[in-house]
Amino acid sequence: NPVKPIVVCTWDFKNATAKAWEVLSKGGTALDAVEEGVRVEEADEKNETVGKGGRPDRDGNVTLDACIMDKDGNCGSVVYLQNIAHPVSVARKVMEETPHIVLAGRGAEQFAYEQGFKKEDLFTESTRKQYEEWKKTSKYETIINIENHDTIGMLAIDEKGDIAGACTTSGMAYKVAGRVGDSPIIGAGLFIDNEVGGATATGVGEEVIRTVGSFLIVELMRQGKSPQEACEEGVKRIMAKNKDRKDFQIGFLAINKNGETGGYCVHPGFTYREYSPKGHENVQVKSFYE
Ligand code: SD4
Repeated sequence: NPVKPIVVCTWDFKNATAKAWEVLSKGGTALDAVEEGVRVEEADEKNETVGKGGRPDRDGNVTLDACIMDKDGNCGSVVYLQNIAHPVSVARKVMEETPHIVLAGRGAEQFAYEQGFKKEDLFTESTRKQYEEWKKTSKYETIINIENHDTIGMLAIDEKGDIAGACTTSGMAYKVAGRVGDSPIIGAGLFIDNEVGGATATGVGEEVIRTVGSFLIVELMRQGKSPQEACEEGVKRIMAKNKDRKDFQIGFLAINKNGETGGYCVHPGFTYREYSPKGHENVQVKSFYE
């Protein structure tokens, strides 16, 4: 008996899963649920890794990455999008209103205005202040630790049993201008296959891109692994390329067609939220290092 509807997301974003659950429990689609769900974090100015209030690159540009994928394998993505608070919704428009999958930078922004999105200053008082502070030392760190995370990746199964996912982020704080992470890259930060399941990632995007992490996890599930086993294998692939390197975090989250879920990470600290008929829980995730 498959568990459904169900929604999971990276980290403890309980307002996001609650919003997605509201959509799913009324019979809404997984696609609407994940879009509505991650929009909660995009709008939350206190989340400094997503949407409005996201931290800028090292030149002071707030640039957002997001993608969305549906049960039919349709997908849309925006990278290096500026001045628009809801990149996931622009990604959905790319999916539904254009023959393309990825729009970047100024073209993506122009497309967003044509679709009726409004221009917004994405800085907040807090992120502007932090950026001014950061400029004093301009220390460039690609380390995603406890202070440099909070990307939301969300996976849902609706009452019909169909799966969809979305992922949205401002990326790595103080990144090199132009840098794009894994989050908007189909197969890296997110992948959905309605026959099998879905996966999403958070952490140092470069590592996730070079192992095509989310696609790998879905394919491992296709071969019979549970979501938990598949996430563990995904992290192990990354660690095999990073022997003795302990200075970065990755968290993977996966769901299969039966509504079973799993997660795994490099360092302790990654959790995921799950909302299903069984309740609304914050799930602790095991890690490669203790
Ligand atoms: C990135 N994976 O841009 C994202 C960052 C992240 O929580 O997950 N932050 O590489």
